[in-house]
Amino acid sequence: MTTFETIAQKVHDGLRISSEEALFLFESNDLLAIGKLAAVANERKNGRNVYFNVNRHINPTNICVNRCAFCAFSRTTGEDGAYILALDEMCKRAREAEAEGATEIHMVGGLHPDLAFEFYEEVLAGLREAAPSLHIKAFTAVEIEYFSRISGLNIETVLERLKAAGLGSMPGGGAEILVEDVRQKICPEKISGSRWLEIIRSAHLAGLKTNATMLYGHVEEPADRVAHMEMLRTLQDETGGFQAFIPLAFQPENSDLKLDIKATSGLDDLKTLAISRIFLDNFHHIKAYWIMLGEKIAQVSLAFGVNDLDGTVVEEKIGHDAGAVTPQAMTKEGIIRLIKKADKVPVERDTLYRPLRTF
Ligand code: V47
Ligand code: SF4
Repeated sequence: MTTFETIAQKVHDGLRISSEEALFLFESNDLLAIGKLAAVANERKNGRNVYFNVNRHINPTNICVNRCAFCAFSRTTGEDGAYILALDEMCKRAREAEAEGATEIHMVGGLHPDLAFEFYEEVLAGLREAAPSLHIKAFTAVEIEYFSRISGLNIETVLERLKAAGLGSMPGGGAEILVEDVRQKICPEKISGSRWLEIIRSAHLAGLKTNATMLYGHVEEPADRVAHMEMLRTLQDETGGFQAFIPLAFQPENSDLKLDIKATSGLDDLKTLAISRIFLDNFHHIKAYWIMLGEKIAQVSLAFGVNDLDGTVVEEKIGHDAGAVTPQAMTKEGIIRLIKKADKVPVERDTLYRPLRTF
């Protein structure tokens, strides 16, 4: 029989917990006990270190053929607010970021109906030339699959060409909830969960590290969250290519998910982060994305198993179009202060988690 004590014993012994046990934790409201277990699991991997990086977001276009129900960022061509950034503008932002001490460009965008695959190669090459020291982490598995469709090239060739043009790694977006019937409700046009996993597997095999996200707090049940994490854990056993797991709290404003969905509670946010730390024993990093969580919950999460804070960001659009009330950027000093006040050690890292400086 599953009890909290049997789960706690496993965590203390460094053993893997089962999906049933993760579900048991989701059904418990003993947040402090779950948080304490997550802290044990985290300290074993990361000690008191909390990683952050200095990055800049670029979203080349918000025009997207998918129009997922939860997404307030996307537009249709010609609609109010639809845009495509010119390459010059993107390069200007990259140069500014480099001059301000950034080490990473985080770039994701909509699936544009008319841009050719070569456009994205040019963007990568342009950014690399404009700001050669920046690592380019770009394109979700959903974008990679779209590039393959519009170019007629297979996934492996798309990945090789993007790497050759300057792609350094991939973010974890587009995963949402990998369970199919949830996807049918929130993003029916998007590639299936199994296709998302296949593309990520190909990226890992091509030597690209990726992250994995989970969009929670909409129509999914706790069992869907556990099933999502189980699929990620299985793939990670096979490839080892995931760096961080990032739960994304659903921001309900301005989207077409026309249900009476309220923003997630702080309790759910902390529980989800903590359970992910306990369950995903083969992921080194659990990242709190303060843009969606708010700075205070992100700070408190450092006592609940989280060891990574994203990031300085600058000009975040996806969460803010959906009503996020956080600022659109945080200074490096602000992040360092936030981590120190949580009695942890701030470590600035590069995209591949190499420590650059400890504060
Ligand atoms: O896939 C869209 C999510 C993702 C909403 O890998 C929303 O380091 C909440 O993946 N409320 C894109 N979330 C962002 C992303 C990401 C962010 C930060 C770091 C990393 C990383 C990746 O944003 C999408 C979708 O899951 N999203 N709309 C919304 N209303
Ligand atoms: Fe397009 Fe991505 Fe928004 Fe879905 S989440 S509509 S794929 S930009």
